[in-house]
Amino acid sequence: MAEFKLHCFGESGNSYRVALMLQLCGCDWEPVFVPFFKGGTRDPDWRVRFNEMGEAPVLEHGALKLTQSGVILDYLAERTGKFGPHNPEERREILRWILYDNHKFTSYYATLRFQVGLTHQGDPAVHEFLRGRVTAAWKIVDTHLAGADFLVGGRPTIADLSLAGYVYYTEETGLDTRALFPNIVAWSERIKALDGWQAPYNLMPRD
Ligand SMILES: N[C@@H](CCC(=O)N[C@@H](CS)C(=O)NCC(=O)O)C(=O)O
Repeated sequence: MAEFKLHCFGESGNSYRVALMLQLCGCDWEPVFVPFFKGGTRDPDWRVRFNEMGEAPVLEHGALKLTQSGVILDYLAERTGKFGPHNPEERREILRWILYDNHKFTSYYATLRFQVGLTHQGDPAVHEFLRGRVTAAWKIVDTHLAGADFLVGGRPTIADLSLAGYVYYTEETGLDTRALFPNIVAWSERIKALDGWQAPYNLMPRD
């Protein structure tokens, strides 16, 4: 049995950032498929056993169960000594970007992709609203990356892995992110060049 078990599914960028961290760190890990599109995370029993918040990913490490990808990345950085902060200022900077990611950079994009690219549902006016929110949030990251190879400290950290959660998926969203955000594209290529990088659907099983 692998040392780490990651409850996840292929379409989940929130899970991918943790899978990528495990992979880049050379951890002994295995994915445990969560049947999200069949209501897996809404199952009351699953919530009691794995995550009261009803979300993937969940990382199992021995008796420990961790949820929230930012917390999991922080735990793995501490355990492995990789992709973490070198000092208190960097720790705060990493936390700042992870919070921005969870609140804006990922959350609007993931919602837009879910409705337009995966489930083909929702109100076109809502999609347009989400495109506006994605564009504003991604522009801020693109501007930051115009002057930096990585988000914090000039080297890849868990802040980069967090924001990289959704940048390799290609499902339709009605936004040409490759054309709009060239610095994000260049940064995503730098992450892709890291030893051990793998695409989301190669790391995690999908429906
Ligand atoms: N902030 C959370 C977000 C996790 C999340 O939203 N996961 C999605 C799958 S990609 C989920 O399980 N959503 C269930 C729901 O919203 O009901 C994290 O970073 O772990």
